[in-house]
Amino acid sequence: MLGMRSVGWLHGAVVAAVVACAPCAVHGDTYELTLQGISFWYEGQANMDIDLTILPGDTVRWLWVEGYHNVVSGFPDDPNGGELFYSGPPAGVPGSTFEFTFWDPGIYGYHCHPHEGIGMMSYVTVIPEPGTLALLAASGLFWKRRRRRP
Ligand SMILES: [Cu+2]
Repeated sequence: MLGMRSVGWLHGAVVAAVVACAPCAVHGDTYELTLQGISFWYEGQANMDIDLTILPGDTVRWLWVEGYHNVVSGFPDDPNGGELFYSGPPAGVPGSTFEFTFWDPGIYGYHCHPHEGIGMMSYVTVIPEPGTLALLAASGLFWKRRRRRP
């Protein structure tokens, strides 16, 4: 078991880790998908088979290669579809792009209006920074133990 002294030390270490990690808190990587045929494509995977996991601050860019498409946030049945991002009415100009930067962890579905009925949809998973996970776990431990004190 951890005594209060070691928990205090742990908390200090967490604070130090946060300070040390400050410059690495924002990512800026860009992941490019293509719109081709009746699918979103990424690294040989299409639509719901795409496994794209990114970090807060990373950007997803959709590149029109072929076909008549758009990019609409949310899955097709989402009443708030298109509220987070929307590339505009369907278009088919090869080489045009649309991009969105994700800041909050979560699972973000998106789809194409003309082809939503035939499965042109996918999602992006945004995970917290690894340092943030450690921070949350350690803070939880710290506060839980503190609350037990009379
Ligand atoms: Cu489409």
